[in-house]
Amino acid sequence: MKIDIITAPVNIGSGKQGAQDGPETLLKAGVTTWLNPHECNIVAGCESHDPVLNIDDAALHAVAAQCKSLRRAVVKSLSVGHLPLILGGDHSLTWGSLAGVMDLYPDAYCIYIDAHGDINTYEGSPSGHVHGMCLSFLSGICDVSTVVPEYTHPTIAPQRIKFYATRSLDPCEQDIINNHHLDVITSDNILTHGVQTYTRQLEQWLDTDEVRHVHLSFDIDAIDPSLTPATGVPEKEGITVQDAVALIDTVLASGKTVAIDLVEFNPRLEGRDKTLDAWQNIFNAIARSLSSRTSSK
Ligand SMILES: [Mn+2]
Repeated sequence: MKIDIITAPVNIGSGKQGAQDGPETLLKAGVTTWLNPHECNIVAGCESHDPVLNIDDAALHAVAAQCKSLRRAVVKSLSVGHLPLILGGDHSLTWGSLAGVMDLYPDAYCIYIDAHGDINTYEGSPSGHVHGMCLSFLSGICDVSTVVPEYTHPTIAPQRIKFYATRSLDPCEQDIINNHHLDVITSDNILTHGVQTYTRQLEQWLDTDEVRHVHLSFDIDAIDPSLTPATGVPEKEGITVQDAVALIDTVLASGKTVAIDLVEFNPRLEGRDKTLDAWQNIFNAIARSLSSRTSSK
C-alpha cells in the first residue's frame, strides 16, 4: 500500500497559532519511519496562510482556499490508488479532505473520532471557529455557498457520519445530532463499558455490504489531555491512547478505509514530546493494521 502523506498546515480554523506547525513537526519526529515498511510520498496539500485570527468571512474564504487545494491533492492520490494520509493542521481541513473522498466515493461513510462534534453552523457557533463547523458544511446542514461561492463540493448525508469519543457538544450541535438522529459514542460510553464493546459493534457494521468506503478522521483531542496535552481545544475525561489505537485498528482492519485525517496537534503548546509519543503509537498502529490488511488479501 503506497501512502501519500499530504501535509495540511491549516490553522486559521482554530483561531490559535501553532497547529500549522503540526505536519512539519510530525515529519521531523519520524512519521515515515513510524509507518515502516510502507512506502510514503510526501505531498504538499495546501499552503500555510498568514494568521487570520479574526473570525469573519475573510477567514472562511482563506480556509476554503486551503480546502480546495487539499481536496485536489486527495482526489489525485485516490485516483492513482494510493492511501491519502492527511497531516494537520486543525480539523477544518476535513472540509477539503472528505470533499475529495466524496468526489470519488459518494457512498463513503465518515468515522469521526474527536472530543468535539465539529457540526456547528456558521451562525450558531459560539466560538466562530471554522474547525468546529466542517461537518455542518460537508453535510449541507449549514450552506455557506453564498459566503464562499468559490468552493462548492458534494455533500455527505449527516447519518453517514459516526462519532466516537465525543464529550463536548455546543447546544446547537446537540440539537443537530438529536434532530438528525446521528450515532454518537461518547468517551464516557467507552470509559464505562470498555472500548471492545464498541469495536465489536463497529467491526460487525463495517463488515456489512452497506459499507464500501470509509473516511477516517482522527483528532488527537479524542485522547485524554493528560496523555496528549499539545492540542488546541483539550477536553477532560478523554479515551486512552490504547482505546484510540483499538478504534483505528478496527476501522483499518475492514480494508475499506480510503483516506485518513490526523489533526489538531499543536506543537507550540506545552507537552509536545508527550503528545508526540502518543502520535508514534498511533502511526505504528496504522502501519501494523495496513500490513495485516495487505497480508490477509
Ligand atoms: Mn476536536
